Amino acid sequence: MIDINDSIKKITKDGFVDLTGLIASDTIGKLSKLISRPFSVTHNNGRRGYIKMGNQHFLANTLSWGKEIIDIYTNPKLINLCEQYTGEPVHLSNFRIYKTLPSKDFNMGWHVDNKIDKFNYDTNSFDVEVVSADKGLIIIMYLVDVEEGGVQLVKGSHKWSREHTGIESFDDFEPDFIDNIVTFNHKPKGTLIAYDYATIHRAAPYIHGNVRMSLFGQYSPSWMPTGEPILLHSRDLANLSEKQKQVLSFGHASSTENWPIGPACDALDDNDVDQILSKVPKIKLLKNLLKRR
Ligand SMILES: O=C(O)CCC(=O)C(=O)O
Ligand SMILES: [Fe+2]
Repeated sequence: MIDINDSIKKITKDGFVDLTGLIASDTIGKLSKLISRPFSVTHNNGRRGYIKMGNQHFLANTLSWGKEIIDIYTNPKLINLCEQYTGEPVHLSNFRIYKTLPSKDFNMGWHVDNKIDKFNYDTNSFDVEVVSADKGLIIIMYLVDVEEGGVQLVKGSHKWSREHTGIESFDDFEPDFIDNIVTFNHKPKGTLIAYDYATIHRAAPYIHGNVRMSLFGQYSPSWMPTGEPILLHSRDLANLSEKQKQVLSFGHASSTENWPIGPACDALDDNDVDQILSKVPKIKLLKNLLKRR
């Protein structure tokens, strides 16, 4: 049983709490089935699937694949915890279901997420503004057993990270906090961690082993911007509670784009490349190649 007061005490003290068990294992099993088809193809030219970025694959249209996904993100106990911790009504500002592949080339840096991301249509990238007063929770739930590459948190860092005004990346501070790192490796499917998103954290770098699959949700106080667009399936709209509508920002314009937006060339999977090579005449391919800058 998860006790809200006890969880708030733990987050206040350490910056995080283990909420494993909050989401039932058969719900996680159903979720895995719902997302296996879209995780089998890239999101490309009308074909709905996943978005590739670095060593990660992100489900596109995350909340559209089944009511179970909406119900996980709007779990009443979880929302109650977020609202009691922040002292404000909350909304889901960022969300993703993603795979993190072992890689020598890509690593996530130590960072905080008390910030506003805004997509800049001129530069085609996300502008970031760190907001010291922003206080909320992120959840990460493992959707597979995780041996390596798990989330790492710096215990107690939510108490001092905000003093470094405007700073998102904390890689340079690592020697100062190295003894306070808590790593969630060798943990079973269903492990669920909630943390104050001003706690310094990252995904542990890893170069071999199983692919990690996780569900991520960020809950922000109502005075922070709405965040990413939340695209839902009409199948799931009947019978949503008022609380669910609040968390899903019904009636509010989004304040940024869905993250991430990957390079277009990454949208081609091996079958797509084979199809191009077999269907498009070589002379045309060559002409297109030469037309490129
Ligand atoms: O995947 C993880 O372990 C951390 C993810 C994270 O920090 C983020 O997406 O902001
Ligand atoms: Fe993060």
